[in-house]
Amino acid sequence: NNRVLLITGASSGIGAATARAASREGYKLVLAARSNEKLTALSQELGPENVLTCELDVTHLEQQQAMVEQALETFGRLDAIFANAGRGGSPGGFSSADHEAWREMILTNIYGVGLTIQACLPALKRSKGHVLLTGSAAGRTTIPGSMYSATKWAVTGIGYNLREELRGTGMRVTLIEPGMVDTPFFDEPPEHALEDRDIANAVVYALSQPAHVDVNEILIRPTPPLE
Ligand code: NJP
Repeated sequence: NNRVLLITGASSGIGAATARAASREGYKLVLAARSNEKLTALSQELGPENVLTCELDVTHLEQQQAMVEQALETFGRLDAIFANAGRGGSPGGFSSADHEAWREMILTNIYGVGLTIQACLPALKRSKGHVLLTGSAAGRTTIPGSMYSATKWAVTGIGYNLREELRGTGMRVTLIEPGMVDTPFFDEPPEHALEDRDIANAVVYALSQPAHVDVNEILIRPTPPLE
């Protein structure tokens, strides 16, 4: 496996677990997030010769374009991306949530995902590549007053509409839709949650399918607790 996978939000949680799982499968990795320190530590753990780290904020297109340029200089190709960077909002429903927290979340979860796709598409078209997105179980259901859920509905929409745009190109789009996962996303560890590696396994499964298999969506929820 000489393929190159780019992951945003790779500094912790689902993104970091996916980097570990893909590294075991022999992928070369481009790892992006704002925390350079965490990315460097992960690169040391995985073997820096097969990892390019990029300190960036996904809400800035030029930073993402620079990342792709660097990736092509380093590895010569890009085969798959996992647009995974995302954040929660603030407590409170539509009448009381902090609107600045909303702005940051909407920019990261929707605009940032769009920018990652836009920056990577030229390289992915050349490789007939694979786009994977972190949506959410919350992007298929309703949660009272949750703008976070609304941003993940938008990611679901991005996945569906991108697939149509790419129809006939040989490229594939996979929506990864986790339920609750125990990651630094939460201040307190949630009860009855999945582990980050459970989601990483789903990403590796989708990536490992032959070219004629387009895994559209994977919805993964924790098993309900015993009564
Ligand atoms: O959380 P966490 P998860 N620019 O906080 C990065 C979704 N999800 O792994 O920039 C660039 O450990 C941040 O890095 P840093 C969730 O919505 C989760 O759980 O260094 N990167 C970190 O690497 C999100 O889309 C659950 O702070 C930015 C990563 O994003 C994805 O899973 C359930 C950034 C966040 O990692 C990964 O979240 C679900 C920016 N502007 C969906 N802002 C769950 N945990 O239960 C953040 O359905 N990052």
